[in-house]
Formats: sequence, C-alpha cells, structure tokens
Amino acid sequence: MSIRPALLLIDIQHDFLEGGALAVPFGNEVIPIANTMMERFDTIVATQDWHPPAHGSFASAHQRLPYEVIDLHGLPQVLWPDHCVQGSFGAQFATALHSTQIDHITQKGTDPTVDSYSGFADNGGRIETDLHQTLQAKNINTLYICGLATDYCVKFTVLDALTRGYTVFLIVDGCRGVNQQFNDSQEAIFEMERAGVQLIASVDVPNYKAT
Ligand code: VGL
Ligand code: ZN
Repeated sequence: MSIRPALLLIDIQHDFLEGGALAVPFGNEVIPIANTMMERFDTIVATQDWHPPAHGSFASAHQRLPYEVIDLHGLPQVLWPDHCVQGSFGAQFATALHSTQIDHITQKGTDPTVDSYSGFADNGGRIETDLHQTLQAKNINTLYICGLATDYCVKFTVLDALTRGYTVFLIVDGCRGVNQQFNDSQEAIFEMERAGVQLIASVDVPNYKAT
C-alpha cells in the first residue's frame, strides 16, 4: 500500500493570529512552519472557519459572554467572540501564508445553527463537508496536519480523519492551542494519540514533492 500524502492546514486565518478576534497564543509561529511544509507536498488542502454573521457559536448572538458554555440545539457549545465572519479580513488566510499553493479550500461553520471544529463534519457529526470526498478523489490516504487551534479545530479534524481511515501525522510544532486551561493542548495531543495519530516534528516530515 503506497503512501499518498497530503498536507492539511487548519484555520490559519487572521482572527486566530496575534491581534485577531480569537487570537491563539503564539499562533503566528505556525505560519513559517506551514510555509516550509508546503514545499514538501504535491497536494495541499486547507480549512477556513467561515461563519455567517450572528453565528450560533458567537456569544454576541446570545447576549452572553465569550467562553461561557451553553446548549446549542442539543450540543454543548463554547461561546466565542465574533470571529471568521464570511468575507471579513479576519476570515482571510494569514497574509504571510503561501496560500496560492493551496489546491483546495474547505470552508466550515457555515450553518448558523451548529459549530464545526472538524474540517470533515459539523460538531453533531451530521453534515459532511466536501473534504473527505475531495481527498478521496485525489486518492489521498495519509494526512499531515498542522495549524490552529490544537485543542479545537486541529483535534477534531485529526479525530475525524482517523475515523475515516486516513493515516494521520500531527506536525506538533506546527500547531498552537487556545489553552483556556493551561494543559488543554497537551490533553488534546494525548487524546489524538489514543485515537491513533502519530506525532511528528516538522523537521522530520519527508519531502514528498515530485521532482
Ligand atoms: C476554532 C474556536 C472557534 C479553531 C474555530 O479554529 O480551532 N476555535 N472556531
Ligand atoms: Zn469558529
């Protein structure tokens, strides 16, 4: 069984970077790593958190404070500051990211009634995005994943990739977490490992690019 790899970049968008609406601490540090990784893959896909205004995950839509947890149509939902609103600057990929190299972009979180941390499906696991079918069409069986945030969108994308049968490598130094609790990212990494992810440092990611 040959390895057919793709690089999957998670939510490297302005709102998750320094100064952004939902800034992930040290989030900017993943950008140069992602750019270096992009030089090693023929297939590069990316997710983009892409919410309509007044999305159900926004605290402002419920007259609540950010980081409270509510029940959103039957699912626990952390309430976030307004972020990654469709078409806004904050929703764009980081300026420094070499985004012209991206072959396919999967937008998620577009349904106002449910959040979507995973690039593959909404948080209720009900509606699939186009990500799995896109990867299947490209015969991809192995994913190298990095981006933001380790304890939310990276984690749930990794878990969903594993359940869909992909071999998954987490590029650990290419991720940063929200860490509302100081060890959330570490716990997320343990959870991903228990589910079968393999941890790799960016320096150890092979160059898969056809010469
Ligand atoms: C994310 C919280 C809300 C993420 C997206 O990209 O990890 N986190 N929306
Ligand atoms: Zn979001």
